[in-house]
Amino acid sequence: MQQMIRLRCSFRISCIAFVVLIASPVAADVMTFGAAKDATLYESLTGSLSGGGEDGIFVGRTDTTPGANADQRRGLIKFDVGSIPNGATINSVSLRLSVTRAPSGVPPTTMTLHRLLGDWGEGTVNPAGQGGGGAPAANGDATWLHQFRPGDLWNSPGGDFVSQASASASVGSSGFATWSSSSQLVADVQSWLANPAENFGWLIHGNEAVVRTARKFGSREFAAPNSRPLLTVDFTLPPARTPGDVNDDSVVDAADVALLAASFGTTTTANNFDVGEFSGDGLVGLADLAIVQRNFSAIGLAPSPAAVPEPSALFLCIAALAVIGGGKARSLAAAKCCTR
Ligand SMILES: [Ca+2]
Ligand SMILES: [Ca+2]
Ligand SMILES: [Ca+2]
Repeated sequence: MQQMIRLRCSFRISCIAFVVLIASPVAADVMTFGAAKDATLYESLTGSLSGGGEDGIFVGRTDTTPGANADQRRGLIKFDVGSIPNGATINSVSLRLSVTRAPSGVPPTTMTLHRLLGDWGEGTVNPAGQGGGGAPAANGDATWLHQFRPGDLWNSPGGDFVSQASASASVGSSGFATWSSSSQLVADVQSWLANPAENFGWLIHGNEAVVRTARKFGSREFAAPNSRPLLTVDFTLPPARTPGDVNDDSVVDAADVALLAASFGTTTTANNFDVGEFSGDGLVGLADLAIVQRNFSAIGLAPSPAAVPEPSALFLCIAALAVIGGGKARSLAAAKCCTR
């Protein structure tokens, strides 16, 4: 008995003394996304034009007479970012579009991204020729007046969006236009991860005060993949949860042993770390305790292998700790299981 008590005390001291911080490496990653949908809002007082199925997104002001109420173009674009792992912290976001057509001899123009406040229909309308004027809209399409024609109207003609720009880019007459990362672009994507139902994408807004600022960008329907929209997201994953860390505080210590003891002998779903199931067999048992023990030793702070207690002694330790933690009944049940 004396020996048992000594052993129990010895390992209990170990449990308390070897409070170990498991410093999992932080993983950074980059993912790229093609557009999930994109379209153009063609200015039209009757909301009769669309072009979501064409190979371009038109943004800016054309060279028609200002005031004709037909010369403004705004782009709509959305990316599904739901494949970014849960819990990721977004570090940077950038959008690249390819300029596939521009008025000749015009200077670069500034275009801005604005987070959209309502959903919209892309549709499949594909105007003939090079586009730029839209074509008769079909039901379900977004238009200058509609989120989804014919019933769903924007609150404001030309789309509902956050007035403050999330990002800004100088757009030339050819090549790529890049909206570099900004704190607001990052915030937009981070918010979409948390609330996917509120991801309506961005509205691309040009300089509508000046004629001939319009550009045509390659849409997701563009033939050459390299000229389609591309969103690049850099993010950091949370540290991987260490097997043995029942309470998910990045420390494998006596608290985890006590929690494991509290559910010792119970069945649960495989790899339910929250109750101490690490071995994947759906049972909280000695295999899991061994994993806890291994993580103590993994960083070289545990006793030498010869001094590692046998499972029965280990259990005495966790049972004692569980009693301290209030898990007496469960621990007694586990004791039976353990000593069978
Ligand atoms: Ca499209
Ligand atoms: Ca822990
Ligand atoms: Ca197990």
